[in-house]
Amino acid sequence: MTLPKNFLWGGATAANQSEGGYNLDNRGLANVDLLPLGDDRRSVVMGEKKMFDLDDKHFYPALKAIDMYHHYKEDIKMFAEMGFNVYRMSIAWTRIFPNGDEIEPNEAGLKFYENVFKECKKYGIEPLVTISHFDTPMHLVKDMGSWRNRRMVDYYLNFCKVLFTRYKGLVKYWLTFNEINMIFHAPFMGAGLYIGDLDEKEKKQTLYQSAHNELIASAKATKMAHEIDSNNKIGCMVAAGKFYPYSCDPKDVYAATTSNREDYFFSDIQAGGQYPKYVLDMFKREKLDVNMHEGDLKLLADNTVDFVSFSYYMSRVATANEKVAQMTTGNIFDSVKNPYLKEKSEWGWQIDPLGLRITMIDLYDRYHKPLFIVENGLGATDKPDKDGKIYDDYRIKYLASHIKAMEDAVEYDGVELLGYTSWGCIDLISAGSGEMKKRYGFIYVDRGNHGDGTLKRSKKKSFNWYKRVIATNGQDL
Ligand code: BGP
Repeated sequence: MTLPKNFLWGGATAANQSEGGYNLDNRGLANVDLLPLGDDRRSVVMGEKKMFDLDDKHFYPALKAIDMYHHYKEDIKMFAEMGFNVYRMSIAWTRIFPNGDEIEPNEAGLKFYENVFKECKKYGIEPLVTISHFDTPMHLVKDMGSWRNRRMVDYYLNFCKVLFTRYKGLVKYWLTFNEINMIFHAPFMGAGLYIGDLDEKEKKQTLYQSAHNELIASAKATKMAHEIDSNNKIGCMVAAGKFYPYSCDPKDVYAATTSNREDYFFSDIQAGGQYPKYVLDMFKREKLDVNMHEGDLKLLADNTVDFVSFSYYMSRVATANEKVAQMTTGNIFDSVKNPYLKEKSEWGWQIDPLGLRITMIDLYDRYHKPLFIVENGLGATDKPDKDGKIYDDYRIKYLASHIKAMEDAVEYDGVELLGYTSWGCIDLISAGSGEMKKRYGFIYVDRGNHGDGTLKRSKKKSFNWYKRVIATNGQDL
């Protein structure tokens, strides 16, 4: 048997992409509610266009999503039928603290997640909870500019304290921030930062200051989680995908080396406990005024995470010679096209299962901490046949090849791995495009791009395939 008996198999969702019910039971508005469908989305996601209030001109997919707020029992039942023993989900911050700065939490929100966790436990499913999956209360965005302000650390910790205390005994796996490195690539979606009115130097300073504040919040949350319950296991979460050099020209190799290094900035601190010297040097050299408190570096060094979680959709390529390179799309950030990879998703993301194995080796050798693959999957337009069935063999092929690569990393490369949760185990709205037609699930949801549809859930072909994979602990792919 390649994988350990207690291997965690499951799927992943995020509150803003699945729950809907944006204004129910006192919930407040978050940055992720304000990402519109259509042409404006990318510039809002990037923090270049300011959209701080809902308007009638745009459609906002997160407001309704797939209404998991009312369907969670049915959905968790289907996850259990597939054999999940873990379910990764996130808590909408604004259900617990609608504005982010209240003293008392919102009981209706706390109760909702308590019910969700109890439903999971009923089936022996372990919740894996992302504390902030891109969401920041809009009130804090407007009031203090979100994560550029150090006061955010206190509000976040207040939120964490309520979660760790209330859900003690129900939840033990926590991720502090989803894809924390998205701060740099998608500032508004990732961290509620509007940077459209800043010059280049101010932008860089704001991004690093926000990163520092989130890193401090993450380390303090890790400390607090361990103090409240020594059974808690805390993970960092990064958007991963190794950068390959475009060629063996040392200049390309250097470009790939620095790209990987930059990509590991967050996990080097969260898992390695070390603020990279090249970053501290750069602050000085470029006279960036990144405010750190006395004791910050020690706090970061003393409170590293228990495991390293990451998303993997594709590898990436770096070159020093931009003229030779064709570009391709990827998860938020575009990349140089890899001429050796023949297949890609409908959205242009190049498919590279071996890249997952390579990324795993890299992360494991760097931190020597157990890994957890918490996102992986294929976004595709699923077309129901005349009987309404979806034969998603393309998805099965993608997942099978990645699971095989993951197993090889465990069996032959000595990588320690806690579990695997495929992204969007039930169809949900896409973070990048806001579209519903970009689907990842084993479960089809009758929901259109504009919030239309019956919301009926049905099994795709991949549903029974994944059930078999789990039942055989990954042997029958
Ligand atoms: C990651 C996010 C997810 C998810 C996924 C797929 O960056 O953590 O929230 O959506 O990417 O991306 P997309 O939805 O754009 O296809």
